[in-house]
Amino acid sequence: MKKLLALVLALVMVLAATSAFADGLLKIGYVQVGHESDWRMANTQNYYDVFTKEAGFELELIDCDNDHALQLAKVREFVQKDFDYIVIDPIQTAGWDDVLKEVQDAGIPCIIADRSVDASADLYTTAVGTDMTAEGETAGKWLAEYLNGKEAKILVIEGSTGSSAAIGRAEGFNKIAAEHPEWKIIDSQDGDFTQAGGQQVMESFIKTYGADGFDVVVCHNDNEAYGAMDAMDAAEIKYGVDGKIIISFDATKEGLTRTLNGQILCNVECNPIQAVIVMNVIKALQNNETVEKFTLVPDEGFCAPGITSEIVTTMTDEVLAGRKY
Ligand code: GYE
Repeated sequence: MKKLLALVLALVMVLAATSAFADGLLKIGYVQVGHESDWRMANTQNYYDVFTKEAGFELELIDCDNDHALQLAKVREFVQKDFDYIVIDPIQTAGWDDVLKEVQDAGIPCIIADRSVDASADLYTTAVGTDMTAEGETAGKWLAEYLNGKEAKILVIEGSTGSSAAIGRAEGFNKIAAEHPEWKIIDSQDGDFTQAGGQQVMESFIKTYGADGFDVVVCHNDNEAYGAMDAMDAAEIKYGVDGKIIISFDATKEGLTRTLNGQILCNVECNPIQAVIVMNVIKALQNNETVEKFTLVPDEGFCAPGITSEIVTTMTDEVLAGRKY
C-alpha cells in the first residue's frame, strides 16, 4: 500500500512538473524575426490572436530584432525553461544545426515557421510556411506576360541577406529572368525588408543609373516598395502603368491598397496568417498524430486594375475589403 501511495505521489509530481498539468496551458515559445515590416507585425499579431489562454496556450513571443545570436540564445532559454513547444522563424537559413540538436535532445517538439533553415529536416519536428521560390517565379512569370517580349532593364531591392525569403524570391525570379535574354538585371542590393532600406537603395540606384537607366524595380517586400516610391517621388520619377514598373511581395493591406490604386503593378502574396496552421500542427502532435514534414501556407498574386493576367488576380475593392492585415 505504501509503495502504491509513493508511486501515485511520484506520478503526480512528474505531471505537475509539466506546464500542461500545472495550469492546463501549453507553453509555446516563439522566436520572432523582428519588427522590420508590416508583414512581420501582422504575423506577430496573428500569433497573439490565436495562441490565447482561452485556447489553452501560454505564448512567449520574443522579438529578436533581426539578431541571429539573440535568436539562438532565446531558443536555448526556452529549452532551459522546458517549454512544451518551440516555434522558430529563422532570421537566416544558416547556423542552426547545434541549437536544433539541443532542442531535439531536450525532447521538445520544434516547429520551423515562415522562413526555412538549411539544416537537415531530421533536426526539427515539422515546418510551416510559404513557398518563397514559387513567389519569385510568379513575379517573373507575371512580368514576362506583361512585357510580352519587350526589353527591360531591371533593378532589384532584395530582402535581408541570408534569409530564405530573400534567397527564394531571388532564385525564383532569376530562373524566369534566365529565360528572357531581352531582360537585363542591372543591379541587386539588400534593402533589409524595411521602408528606410528600400528608400536608401533606390536613392543610390537613381544616382548611379539615372531616371532613364531602368524600367522595372523588383522589391522583395511591400515596405521596401514604399521606400522605393518615396525615393522616386523625390526624384520626380513616375511609376505605375505609364511609368516605372514596381513589383512587390507580401500583399499586405497597404501593399494591396497601392496595387489597387495602380502604384504597384504586381504584388505577390506571402500570407502572414500562419498561426492557426501552427496551432493545428501542435494539436495534432498533442494527439500523437503524425504530421507532415512541411505544411504549405497557400498564397496568390495580384495585379493592378486594367491589367488582365493568367498568372495573377486583378485587384478589386472586394479583395481589399477581405483583408485584415
Ligand atoms: O516578406 C517580409 C518580412 O519572412 C516572409 O519577412 C517573411 C518576410 C516578409 O520582413 O516583409
